[in-house]
Amino acid sequence: MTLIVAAFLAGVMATTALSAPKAVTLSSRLDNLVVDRVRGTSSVVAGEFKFAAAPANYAEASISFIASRPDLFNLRDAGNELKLLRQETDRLGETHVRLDQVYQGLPVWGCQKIVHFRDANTIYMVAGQTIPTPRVSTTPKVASSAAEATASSSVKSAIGTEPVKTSSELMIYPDNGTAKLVWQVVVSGVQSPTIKWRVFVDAVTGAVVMQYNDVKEDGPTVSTGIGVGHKPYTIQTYQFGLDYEMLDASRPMFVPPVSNLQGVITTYDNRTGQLYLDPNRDNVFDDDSAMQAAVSAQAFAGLTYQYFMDAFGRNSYDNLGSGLTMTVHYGTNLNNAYGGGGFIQFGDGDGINYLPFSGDLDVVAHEFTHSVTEYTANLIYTFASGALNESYSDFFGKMVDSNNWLLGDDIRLTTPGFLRSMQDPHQGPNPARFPFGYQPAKMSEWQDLPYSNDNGGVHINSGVPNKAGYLVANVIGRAKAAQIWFRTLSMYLTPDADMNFWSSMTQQAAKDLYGFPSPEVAAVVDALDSIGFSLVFAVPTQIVPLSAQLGAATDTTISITSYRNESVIIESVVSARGKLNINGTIPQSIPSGGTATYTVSFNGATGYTTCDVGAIFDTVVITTSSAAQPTMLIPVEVNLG
Ligand SMILES: [Ca+2]
Ligand SMILES: [Ca+2]
Ligand SMILES: [Ca+2]
Ligand SMILES: [Zn+2]
Repeated sequence: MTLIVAAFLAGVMATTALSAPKAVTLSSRLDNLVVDRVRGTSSVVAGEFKFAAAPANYAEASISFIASRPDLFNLRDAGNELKLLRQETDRLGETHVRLDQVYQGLPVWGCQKIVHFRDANTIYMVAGQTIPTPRVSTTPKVASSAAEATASSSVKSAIGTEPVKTSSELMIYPDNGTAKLVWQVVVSGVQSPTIKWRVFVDAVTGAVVMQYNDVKEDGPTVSTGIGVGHKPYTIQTYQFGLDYEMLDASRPMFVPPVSNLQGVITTYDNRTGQLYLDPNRDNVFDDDSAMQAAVSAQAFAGLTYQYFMDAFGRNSYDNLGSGLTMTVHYGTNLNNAYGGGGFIQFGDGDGINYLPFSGDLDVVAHEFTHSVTEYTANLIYTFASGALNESYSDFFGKMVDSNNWLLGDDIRLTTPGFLRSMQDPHQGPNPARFPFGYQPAKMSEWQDLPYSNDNGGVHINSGVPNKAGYLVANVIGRAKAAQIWFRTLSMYLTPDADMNFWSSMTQQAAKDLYGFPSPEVAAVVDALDSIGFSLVFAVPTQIVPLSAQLGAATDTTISITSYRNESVIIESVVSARGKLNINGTIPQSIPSGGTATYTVSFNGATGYTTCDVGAIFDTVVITTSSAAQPTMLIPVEVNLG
């Protein structure tokens, strides 16, 4: 409720004993006075209050002006009851000094005065809702722990779930004009921007004075910002009331309401544990240099999500639309990033060798891919399977950040300017690590390392499959290579996959997608051959079915197509169990790209007995003249009637 000056003078001044105003201004003209009758003091004092000279310190000038007029502002000791929060000068050259009301060092909840300077010499308004100097003891009778318990159960009964974090602060609460000593307890969920209740517990009686959820839902919006390396980005954010927060609810995975945090990409500040928000609320995330790590993370995670969606129709790392939670400023000057389980923590880098790790798209995509792997092959993070795990992260890192084959090239400051090279794994920060270079690039360079060394060399031996990925993409392009790699990872590999299994499954995925023979499979076989899986034929992992009745064989054929630019002599084709008849030319020379065909039939007379009725697996063993691939096994399924 507000009244004009006449009522104010009659209603408030008449009941308040005041000392005579000190004149800190040279001249004054009062144009408007609005009184907050509930609080018993002015909320607006407007006019013209001129100083003899421009104040050296606007905050001090503001406070001394207010102190000089207790008749207007009802503060007995303004110098100790007002504290500078912020001073800003706008484009008109006007300066605005925002002061928090305090009492004996305690905040007075929600009470501020803003002193507005038209020019350096002139205050044109003092506005803001404060209360007269409180007349309360600042010694609580209720312990903070008791207040927190009260607040927690109060919020729990309001929202139905158990909140997890509380913090409390002693303050003055203006309860309908009556100053009360309270504990303000903030009750929140774990890193949840949508549960942030403020509960005011009377510090004398222990009663809840007031509580509310301090979250305002507005909607997804688009912000701009400056990322690592001072590069500008557009980022997807969310507007909560006046706040712009690093919460991307724009992706197909998002499921409203936003309060459920389902299918959102968020970036938190490890130093505060809070969601990153724009401190000055202008929707431009350029407020300080520490913010750059968050801007890059938010921008790059969005691009990575979109890559997996566009390339594979995969809805987030788990294909269930689960959100991604990122934290920047992790650790202290940490030269690392950690990913998995839908979380990514980015170190800031030491500023000497590395920029903040979120500053490179391939690093962000690498960490995101660790979560993809977790929800697909779930490759165990040790030894060969761990090296494959690392390699898939590198591979998709360079699918998303596709301008070269270097990992970490946008954050590594010192020589060689990157972390790893898929094109040439021998290159790297320490090229003398092994006689051949930084990372192995083929199976003959594979390092059998103990777990104590990089989980068994997961960041070391990853160079071998990395090289294969590069070689394949170099022939058939990144897009097709990515389809093969993703199919292998998501459909075929199992947690303890080793390199041989990976080699077979990669060929299988290529055959599934592009047929055989095909340039795509040839590229895969070539690449596998060049890293040390010496192959003449693409390994036929399909089972050749052979239907048979006891004593009445039904023939089937096996076709063997030679890959590789040389002719190969097939020296023998035999049944591993000796129970299949094989007819065809032996030995037989087949040229590159040529095919040899053998007829396989069931031999009841010398083979299976009635005890074997059912599906039986046998193997046809093919022996060749090639030293690269001397034998090849083709599984045969014998269906006995
Ligand atoms: Ca801003
Ligand atoms: Ca790049
Ligand atoms: Ca990069
Ligand atoms: Zn990794």
